[in-house]
Amino acid sequence: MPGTCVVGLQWGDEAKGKIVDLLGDGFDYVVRYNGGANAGHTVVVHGKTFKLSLLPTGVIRPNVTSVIGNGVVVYPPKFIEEVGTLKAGGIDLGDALKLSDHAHVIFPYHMEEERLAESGGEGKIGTTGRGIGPCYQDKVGRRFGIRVGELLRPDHLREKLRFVVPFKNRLMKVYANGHADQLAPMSADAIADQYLGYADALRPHVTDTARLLHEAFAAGKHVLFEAAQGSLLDVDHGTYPYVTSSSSLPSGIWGGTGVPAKNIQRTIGVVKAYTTRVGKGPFPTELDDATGERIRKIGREYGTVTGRPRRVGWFDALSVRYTAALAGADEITVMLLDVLSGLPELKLCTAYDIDGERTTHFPSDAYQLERCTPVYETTPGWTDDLTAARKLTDLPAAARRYIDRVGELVGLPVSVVSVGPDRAQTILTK
Ligand code: 2SA
Ligand code: MG
Repeated sequence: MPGTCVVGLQWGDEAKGKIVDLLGDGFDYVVRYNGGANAGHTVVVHGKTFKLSLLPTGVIRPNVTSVIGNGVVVYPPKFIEEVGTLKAGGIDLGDALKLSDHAHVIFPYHMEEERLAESGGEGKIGTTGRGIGPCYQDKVGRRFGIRVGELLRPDHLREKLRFVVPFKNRLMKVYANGHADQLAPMSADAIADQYLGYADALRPHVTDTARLLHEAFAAGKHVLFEAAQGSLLDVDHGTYPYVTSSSSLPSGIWGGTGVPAKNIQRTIGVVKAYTTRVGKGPFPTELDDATGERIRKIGREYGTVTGRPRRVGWFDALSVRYTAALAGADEITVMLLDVLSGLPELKLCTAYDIDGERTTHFPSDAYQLERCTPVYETTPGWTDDLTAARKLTDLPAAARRYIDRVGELVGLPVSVVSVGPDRAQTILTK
């Protein structure tokens, strides 16, 4: 299996990191292709906990080369901080971390732009505030985007910032619209000085990662692609405009790394046994009640990056069938099943009612989705604690039925069931 992708099929935080961890040492490369420091993953190595948001989760594996592809947007202080934290924890990445020279760079004005845009009520998306959207805007807009490779050319960088920053200062004024919370104008030279300092730390890692990966595949190496965010946050196929600004589906791999789709032989779709979402946007199966609160508490459903309480709801088979098809998932892994223990009954969403009609197709258009009412199938719950289960037969019959039904509704085999955060708390179904 030279090329494998691990992708979340909901709105993110499906515990993809645990699946990457379970895949073990079978990979030579782990690659991120989208997003930036808006992803949040917690990894535990030898009892030490590391919280990463920009580096791939697989970075902690020995003998693995980690790659940040061109599709990622990079905030250099975060890159330097995470490399430093790992080093302090005994993991020296050195030459094993590669950063694409084509990846775009996040600057302070991106964050400020986002802060101002998100502070008004209208048009608010509920973003993570990491400058992701404005950086991708500049990338696609072409005039103001600055890539990692440009950080390494001091005169060019300074000149470019002298062109970009005055424009951004004018833009901030428009966004702030006379409000007092507007910052003092930014200085191009100050930003250039600051970023040239970062450039020295980045330089040893910067390379043509597309070529690196082409050579890896040619040499028969095993490459793992880690999607960030979830498929329903994909800029094209997600619940637009309540999405992130990148292609989080595996379709982002080709553009975000330069590795053609034919190299991906296995796609593992990760889902929670229920659904969560952070930020704004329609969420038909959302639970605004004590059951939702209970799942949030037991599942510790709070944003890893921002600490925001995640919105919680029942498993939505329509949306997962939709994203599984788009992702080309070969199998699904069902995470956090243990969190559902103790609920008298569970619901699975099998259809929506919209404008008096029933549909089993997911309308990803946010305006249609807002009008959808979920149609549920109710299944009995279980009271047993599942965290010690290690095989399917250790599960109570109701939990087994639930998993079977999830697989059936999605139309894919369930290869893994997770019953706790530890590596051992895992059921391999085959
Ligand atoms: P952005 O910042 O522009 O990407 O935000 C746009 C939308 O994408 C959502 N988003 C996320 N959803 C779930 N998890 C994410 N990562 C963090 C985590 C989030 C956190 O692991 O918990 O800590 O809050 C993530 N990143 C982006 C975001 O909520 C917006 O709806
Ligand atoms: Mg997360």
